[in-house]
Amino acid sequence: MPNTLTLALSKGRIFKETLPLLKAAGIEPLDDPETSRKLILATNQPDVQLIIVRASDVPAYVEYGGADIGIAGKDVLLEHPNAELYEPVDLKIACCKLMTAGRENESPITGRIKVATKFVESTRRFYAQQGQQVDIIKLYGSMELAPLVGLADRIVDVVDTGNTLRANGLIPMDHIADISSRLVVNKASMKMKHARIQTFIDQIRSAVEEQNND
Ligand code: PRT
Ligand code: MG
Repeated sequence: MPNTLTLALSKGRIFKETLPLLKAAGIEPLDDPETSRKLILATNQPDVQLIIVRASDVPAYVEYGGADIGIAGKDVLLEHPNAELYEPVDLKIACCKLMTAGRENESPITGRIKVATKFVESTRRFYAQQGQQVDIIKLYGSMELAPLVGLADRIVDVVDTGNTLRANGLIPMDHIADISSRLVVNKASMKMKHARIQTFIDQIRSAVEEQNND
């Protein structure tokens, strides 16, 4: 839509940690996605709306123009290395690490390592850099289970406190990447709505700086 800004983000941790940044940019949603079933949230600014999508769907919404702007974890963006997107701001929120993990007491691995993950692209790239041949098994969640039932030798997942790994008898092994959420922008929107989007980017950028200064 020509005169509105549509911002795509996921509910949960990204929404919660984005709220203060939006507030600093003068944007406050009129509904709470945790309690509302609405997928389009109006805000106090008549020309700004939020759409609530799966975290892994944010790049598609923004690349293909379903949203002008999006907020997505770097882990998700790394899975779309060829996406036509601008990535102007590191929001420094929802921070974690992309890591390999395996069983604390594992028996020696024979043959090719089997790696279960939803991060197929990052996993392929990491093991290729290591010069290690692996079989990658794509999963959509609960990766921690895979080594426990013999589906895989390793997992690649994002780790924050490490509690989930520990609770399942797994230990973090290789550090693949530091992850934080990024602001992404549709390329056509950046041209067509340049002034509006540039103002938004500037406001968010100063909000991030302020948040990381204290
Ligand atoms: O639910 P859906 O499949 O749509 O996506 P999602 O589960 O990836 O969404 P969400 O909202 O859980 O995560 C959104 C983004 O937050 C991710 O893309 C990451 O960039 C970032 N983030 C930061 C995390 C975590 N920290 C995190 N700890 N995403 C997921 N986790 C999970 C992790 O997968 C594991 O199950 O939390 C567990 C580990 O946490 P610890 O503290 O036990 O180590
Ligand atoms: Mg989730």
